[in-house]
Amino acid sequence: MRAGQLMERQDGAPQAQDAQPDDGAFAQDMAAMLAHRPRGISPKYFYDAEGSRLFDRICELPEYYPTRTELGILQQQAGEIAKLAGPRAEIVEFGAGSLLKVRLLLDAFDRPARYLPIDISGDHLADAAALLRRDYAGLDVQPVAADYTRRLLLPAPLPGAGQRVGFFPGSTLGNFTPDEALHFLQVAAQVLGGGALLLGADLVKNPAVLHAAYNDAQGVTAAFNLNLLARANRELGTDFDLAGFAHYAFYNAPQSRIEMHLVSMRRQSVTLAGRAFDWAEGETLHTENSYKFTIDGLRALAVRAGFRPGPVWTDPERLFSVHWLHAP
Ligand code: AVJ
Repeated sequence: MRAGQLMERQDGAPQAQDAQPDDGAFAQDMAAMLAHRPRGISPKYFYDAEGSRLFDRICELPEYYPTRTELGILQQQAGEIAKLAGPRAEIVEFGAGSLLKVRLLLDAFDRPARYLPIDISGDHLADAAALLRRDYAGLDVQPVAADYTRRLLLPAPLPGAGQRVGFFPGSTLGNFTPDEALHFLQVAAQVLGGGALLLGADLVKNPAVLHAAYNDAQGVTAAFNLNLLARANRELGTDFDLAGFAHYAFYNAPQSRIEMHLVSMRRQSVTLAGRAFDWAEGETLHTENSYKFTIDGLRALAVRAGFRPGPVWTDPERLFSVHWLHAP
């Protein structure tokens, strides 16, 4: 879809860049995962309705500090962030995640002109858009249904709008490999030209704290990880036995990342579209990387992508960081 087409739609329905950005991709990527060794798949497939519910529960866990820490930083710094954004800003959110976070910005900003959430799930977008339209009368809400890791076309700025402020909270950047993170930031720098990116990044810290955050006592993270197999059973007709796989998450310190895996507890076989795929005892499916950053490392990466780093905020324990990055 061309940018011109995007701009013609004003009814507020999520505007798909592809008819169904994610259609068939899960099936294809599952098939590819099963055929390759070692096995791995993108963490973006965690987030069906059940996975999104489980992730919301993760964010409430006592061990999972990132969400509440980032919210605290945003709350604390909302005034300064609003000053940097200036009047009539357009907020472009990469992944329409927690409305709570963007509401913080919308409440603090000076007459924000437009909110452009970009997400692969059109349903999720439409719900979020309806809620925000109800609560912010003067706000133009224009959801864009797209996979922002693939390509990105945005509507032209509104006449009279201020800066374009990208918003990428939650340390979702940590799901990318370093190369992918650089590429994402390059694309963001391009679409935010003249504006800025407000970026949340989880920080390296005592590995025991990291380990606990991904191995919670209630087993919600385990359920979130295993839901990937449950989702495949629901949507693709696979026959994964969830009891045959164990959640395994650990901090890989040399690579500064949490790795999540599903480990096959025995020799077993799984069927997809009439084909059987064998699992050895102990074989793993790598489901997620969650990179942790240093403040200097993140700023250096941003510079390589073409940003000029501005202020950075953190919490007293230096668990999490929020960065203001000027797009050239
Ligand atoms: C949404 C990618 C930031 O990596 O901490 C939480 C996802 N995985 N617990 C993270 C997640 C397991 C989360 N991100």
